Amino acid sequence: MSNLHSRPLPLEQVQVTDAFWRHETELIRQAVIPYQWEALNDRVPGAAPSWWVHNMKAAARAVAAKKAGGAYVPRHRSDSIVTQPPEGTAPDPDAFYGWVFQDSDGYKWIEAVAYQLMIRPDAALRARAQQAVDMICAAQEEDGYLDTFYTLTGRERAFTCLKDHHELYCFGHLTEAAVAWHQATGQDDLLNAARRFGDCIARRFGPGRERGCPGHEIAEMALIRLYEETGEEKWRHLADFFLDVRGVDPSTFALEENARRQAQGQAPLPVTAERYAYYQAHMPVRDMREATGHAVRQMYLCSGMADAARINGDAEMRRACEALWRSVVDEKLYITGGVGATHVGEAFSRPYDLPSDTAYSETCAAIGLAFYARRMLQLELRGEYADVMERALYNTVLAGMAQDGEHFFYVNPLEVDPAACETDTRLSHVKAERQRWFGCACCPPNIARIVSSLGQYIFTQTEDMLCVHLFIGSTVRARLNGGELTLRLDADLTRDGKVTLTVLRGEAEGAIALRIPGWSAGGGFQYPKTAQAREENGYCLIRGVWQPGDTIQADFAMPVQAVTASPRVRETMGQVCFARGPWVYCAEEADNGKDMHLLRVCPGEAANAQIIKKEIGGLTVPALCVPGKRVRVPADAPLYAPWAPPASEDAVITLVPYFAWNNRGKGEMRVWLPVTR
Ligand code: FUB
Ligand code: ZN
Repeated sequence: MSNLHSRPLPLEQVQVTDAFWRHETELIRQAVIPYQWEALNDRVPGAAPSWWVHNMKAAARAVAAKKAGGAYVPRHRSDSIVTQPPEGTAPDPDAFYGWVFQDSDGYKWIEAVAYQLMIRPDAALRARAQQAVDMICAAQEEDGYLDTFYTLTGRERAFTCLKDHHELYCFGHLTEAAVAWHQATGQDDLLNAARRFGDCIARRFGPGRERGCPGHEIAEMALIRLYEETGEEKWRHLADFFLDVRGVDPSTFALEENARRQAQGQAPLPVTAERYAYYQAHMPVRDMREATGHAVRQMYLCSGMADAARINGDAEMRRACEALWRSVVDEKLYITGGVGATHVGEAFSRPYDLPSDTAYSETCAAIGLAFYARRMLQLELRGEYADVMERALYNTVLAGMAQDGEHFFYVNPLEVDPAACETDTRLSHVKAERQRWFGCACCPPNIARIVSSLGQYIFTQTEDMLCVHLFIGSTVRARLNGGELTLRLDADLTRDGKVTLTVLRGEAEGAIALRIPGWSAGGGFQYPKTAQAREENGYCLIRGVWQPGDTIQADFAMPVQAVTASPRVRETMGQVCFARGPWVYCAEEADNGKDMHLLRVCPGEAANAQIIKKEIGGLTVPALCVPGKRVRVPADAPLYAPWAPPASEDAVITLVPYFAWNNRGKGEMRVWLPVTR
C-alpha cells in the first residue's frame, strides 16, 4: 500500500452536505466571492485598493497600442515591489499600482469561482468570471507574456528579477485558475492564455537555455497540474527544470542580482546558493531536510516537490518531502495548524520557537500546508498527513475569514490583547480584528479557492480504492475497477465522531479506506460480512464487492483533551490548550472577561468539560465550559513581592473553536492557558 498514488476527484462528483462545512462553502459563494469581486474593482469603501481591474485594463490598453504598431512607452518605470499613487494625487489610469504580484489576486478569485461552478452551475456568476477572463486575455502580449507589472513598467526588464518580482508566481496562479476554469466550463480561453505564457517562459528558461527558477514557488505544482490536465509533457519538464535548478551553484538568484549590480557599477556578490535559504534556494531540493525561510514559499515548494515525486516516481525527491514534513510537523507547527512563526520575513523560525502573541502564522501558509498534506496523502496513504491537513483546515484556514465573509485575518496569533497590538510596534503585524481587505491581499482569495475545493480534500482515489480522509458529510461518485458507485458519507463532527458510509447506487469491487483520526482512541469499524478489513498507517482498508445498502460504520471517540506542547517549546511551558476532534479551542473576552492571563486551568478537568452549543456569527459551534480558576489581583498589589500562593476564585472558563474567534467584536483571545493544580 505504501506506493499507492491517489488523485482527487472532480468536484462535480462530490457534493458537500455537512451542515457546518456547507455553511462555510455557501458563505464563500454568497458573500466572499461577490465581495471579493467588488474588492478587485476597488469598490469597497474603506478597504485598501486592489488595483486588479485597474492594472488589467491599463495593460490591455498598452497591449492594444503595441499591437496597433505603436511604440508603447511605460508611464512609470519602476523596480519597486509595491507602488501607490503619490499621496494626494489621483491614480494615473495607465500606471501599475499595488504589489508586483497583484495579478494573482484575480487569478485566485477565478479559480474559486470555477470550483463553485463545478459544484453548482450559476450563469450570472459564470458571466462575471468571464469578464475577468476576458480582461486577462486582453492583457496578454503578442508573444504570450502576461504580467501587468512589467507590461506597464518596462517589458524589456521582464524575467530579470525572478527572485523578487513574482512573474513565475503569477504564472503559477494563472495556470491554477486556467485549469480550474477549463474543468468547470470546458472553455480553453484561459487555458490557452496560460499555455501561451508558459511557452513564452519556456522559450527563455530550460535545458540549454537560461537558468532560472521562481523566487516564490507555485509554478512547480501549477505546471504539473497543467501537464495532468493537458497531457502535454513540456509542462512537466518545465516543472522538473525549475525544481532541479533551484539551490544549485552558481545560484541563478545571485547571477541575476549581479547582472543588476554590474549595470550599476557595483561589485558582484558571491554566487553560492547558500545565501538564499529564505527562498528555499540554498541547496538542491533533494538535499533539503529543514523547512526554512518564507513559510508560504516553503509550503508551495513542498507541494510541488510532492507532485513531482509522484509523477516521476522520484525516490530522492520523496525522501526530501518526507524529511521536510518531519521538520514542519515535529518542530515548527502551531497547534492550530499554522506555520511560519516569525513576522520577520513571514518566515519559519528555529525549531520549537512557537510564540503565541507575536506569531505570524499567515493564513496562506496554513493553506499551503493543507496543499502539501493532500499531496503527501496522494503519495502515501498515511493518517498523519490527513490529521495535519484537517487541523490546518478546521482551525487556521477558517480563522482567516469572518462569518460575514467580508473581513479577513492575514496573521493568526494564538494570543491577542487588543490594547497591546494596537500600541506596541513589536506587534504591529497582529490585528485584533479582521480587516476588510489588504494592500497585499494574498490570503482572502486563497481561502476562497481552498474552501471551494473542499471536496478534493475529503476524498481521493486510485483505480481500485476510494480513500476517505475527512469526515465531512457528503455524497460522492467514484469509479472503482470500472464499476461506478455513489456513496453517502454521514458525519457531523460538531456533534460527535459517528461516521457512516452508505452505498446508494451502483456496484463495484474494490477497497474503501477510512482514516482512523489521530485525535480518536479508535472507533471499531463495522462493515459487510463479505468484506475484509485491515488497519494500516492510520487507515482502515475494507475490501469487498460493494452494492446498494452496504454500509461501513465507525464511532470515533471525541473526548475533550487537554493538550500540552513539548517541553522544548519555551513559550507554552506550563500551559495547556483544549481540543476536541479536529477543533482547537480558545478563550475569548466575550465569554471570560478581560485579563485572561489570570485564568488557570487544571488539565484533569478536561474530563469534566461540558459541551454546549453556541451561536457565533450565525453559525452554531460546539463550545466548551471547563472548570478553572481566576487569579485575584489585590488592589494594592505591588509590582514585586515575596512569593505566596496566589489567591484565586473558581471560574467556569468558556472556550470556543479557534476558527470562530473575533466574530463578536474586539477582545482578548488565548489558546494556551496556564496550568493550576
Ligand atoms: O509574495 C506573495 C504573497 O504575499 C506571499 O505568499 C505572502 O506571504 C505575501 O507576502
Ligand atoms: Zn497570504
